Amino acid sequence: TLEAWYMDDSQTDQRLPHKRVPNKPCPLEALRRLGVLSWRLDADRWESDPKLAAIRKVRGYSYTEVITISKDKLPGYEEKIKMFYEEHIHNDEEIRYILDGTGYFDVRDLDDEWIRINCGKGDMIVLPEGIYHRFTLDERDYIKAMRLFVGAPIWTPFNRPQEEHPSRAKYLAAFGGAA
Ligand code: KMT
Ligand code: NI
Repeated sequence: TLEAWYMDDSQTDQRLPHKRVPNKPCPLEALRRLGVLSWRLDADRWESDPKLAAIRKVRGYSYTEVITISKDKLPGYEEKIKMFYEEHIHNDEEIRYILDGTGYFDVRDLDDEWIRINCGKGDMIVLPEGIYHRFTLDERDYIKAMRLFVGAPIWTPFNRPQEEHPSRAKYLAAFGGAA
């Protein structure tokens, strides 16, 4: 299953774990309260996995594609790596299923602290519409992921600040925790 922790505030290499000393773990339950969903699936059977099929059906994930992020495999690698790590939101969920390799999804909590989520083969993760987040490879420099979407995919990132963006308002209404 996923491991998550609150990040330190050092500005060194984004590919390092950036755990605090001592480590401050973030339980899955806390991620769930922020609207982040996750499953553990069998990535060796993704083409015929009834669990994946059920998630796709229930949540309407009609579209899939596979992206490989590595220096050799991804055209425009350097530029995309930079773009993925800019803090941003989307108009829709960000749904990723890791088929191979590893990487970090970072999400902001309600106190604006970064939580780093360590994803590896078999992890499926959904970031809710409007949550501030970013992505980086780790030191292994390789991930292969299925990107899913409801309908025709739009991957457009809206970089922070987006306080007036309807998706941000929607996120805060759903998960902002105001009494
Ligand atoms: C994104 O939108 O951040 C990406 O597709 C890269 C992460 S996929 C492992
Ligand atoms: Ni994103």
